[in-house]
Amino acid sequence: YSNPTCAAGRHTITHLFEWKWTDIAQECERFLGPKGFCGVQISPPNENRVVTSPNRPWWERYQPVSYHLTTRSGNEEQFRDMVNRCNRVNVRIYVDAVINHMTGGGESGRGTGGTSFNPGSLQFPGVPFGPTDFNGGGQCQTGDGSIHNYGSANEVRNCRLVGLLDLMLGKDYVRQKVAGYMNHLISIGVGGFRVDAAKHMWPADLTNIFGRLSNLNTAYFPSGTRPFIFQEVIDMGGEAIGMSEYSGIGRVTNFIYGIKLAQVFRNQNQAKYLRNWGEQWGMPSTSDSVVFIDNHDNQRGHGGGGGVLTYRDSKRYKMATEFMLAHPYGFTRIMSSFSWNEANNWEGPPHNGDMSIKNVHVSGDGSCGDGWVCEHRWRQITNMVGFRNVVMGTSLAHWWDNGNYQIAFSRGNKGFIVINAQGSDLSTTLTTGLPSGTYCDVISGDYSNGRCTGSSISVGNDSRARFTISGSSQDPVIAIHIGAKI
Ligand code: QV4
Ligand code: CA
Repeated sequence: YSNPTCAAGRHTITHLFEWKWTDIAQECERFLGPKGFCGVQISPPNENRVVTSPNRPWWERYQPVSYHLTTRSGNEEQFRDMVNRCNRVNVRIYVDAVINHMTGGGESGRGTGGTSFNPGSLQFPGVPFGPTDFNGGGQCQTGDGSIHNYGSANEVRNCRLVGLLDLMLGKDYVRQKVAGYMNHLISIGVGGFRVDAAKHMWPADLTNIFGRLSNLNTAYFPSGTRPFIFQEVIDMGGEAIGMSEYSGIGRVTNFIYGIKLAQVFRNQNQAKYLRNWGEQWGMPSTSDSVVFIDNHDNQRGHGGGGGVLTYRDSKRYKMATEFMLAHPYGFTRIMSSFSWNEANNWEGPPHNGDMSIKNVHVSGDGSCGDGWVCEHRWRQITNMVGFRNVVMGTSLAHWWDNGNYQIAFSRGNKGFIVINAQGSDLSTTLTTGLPSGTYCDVISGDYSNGRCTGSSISVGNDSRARFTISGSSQDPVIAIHIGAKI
């Protein structure tokens, strides 16, 4: 399940957090397809609890009520249209699968699709799940049924994550319902799943459930293709459960990655040490890893939060993202956020007066408005997604550093990046590994049809080139590749 199932030549996904299906379909056609993105991680598509206190927080989507495909992002018809239109332009849809639990708390109510539920009596008629489908006192020994001690593997997996009713995934009926939900999505044409709260499920239960999944829809994928699965396991070390228990099943989310890179680009750890970035920093194998600078939780202090770079610190964020996309390690994901008031980390997406999610408005210059940040559209980031596609398969070579915060490296003979994280000027001649010629710096500008709107770099017959990056630049990076030769 570790193969991302991207269309040929595409290697990065973006998480369009809380976007509506109609907007994602358009974004695939007008932007993600043409710019070479592999796919989109979408917010959970299944019916969730309507939380009104606070008013419609983003996290209500992690409180399932049923597996009907009706949420604030859209209904099943819109979901199907999105999957079809995105696949038609070679962009895959990856579903955030919330399968560890259903909503908790005492009060009964109705979900985003109108389905009733009653957590007090453990009744979810929309699936249906009933009292015998959840872990209880027999499986979880904490007094209130919730997780308190992350040092106990049994507690983390059999008790309730923040009070959310914990599904008994060892039971055949529950496995069948969960696999049924995932197979419904596969039949529609999704490419795979981000598995929410994987750490809270037994590896053997996940193996069993994934074993029940169908091959991907042959309308879009070669026959016999298994779904791509990446499991959310927050492992910073020091807990009972680690990534290695899951990396044999599918990929795992690598949370160390963004924390360590934030330290480098905040000038707390010299960039020269990135020379051996990857497994040697205590991270899982590259082929088991999904990497990112921030995610929807840790950008706002949830799930392993704190210390990561986000769009708010845009200069450093771009630099870290550029490094990530240039470096061979891991399968890359770009966070695409909505802005929120930092004091209210529960705030949901931009919405209209009736609390429906706002359309994503794109201006003439390609930037988003109305509270949608669209990091994936930032020129430096988009162009490095293209860089990664061009250099894929080559290894890191021609490493250079100044012994401090200025670094450079090539990807084989296909691409070269120079990063000045030092705050003082860089001016030096480096061996790029690239064939001679004039290249477009895809950080300072865009390349199209032989023309470059940014600065250009000439590489001599000896493969050397002169690089100058001011210490006070807002974009202290130069990146060139053979797909952008002038
Ligand atoms: C409250 C009390 C509890 C009480 C409970 C029930 O705090 O003590 O037991 O009521 O009465 C929200 C609220 C939380 C509330 C809970 C249940 O924030 O206060 O509990 O709902 O009503 C997201 C948010 C959570 C949110 C949850 C459900 O981050 O705050 O909880 O959605 O709406 C660990 C895990 C990791 C997890 C991470 C956040 O190992 O797996 O925490 N990350 C994933 C998702 C994340 C999501 C969940 C898991 C849950 O990425 O977004 O949590 O599906 O590190
Ligand atoms: Ca569990």
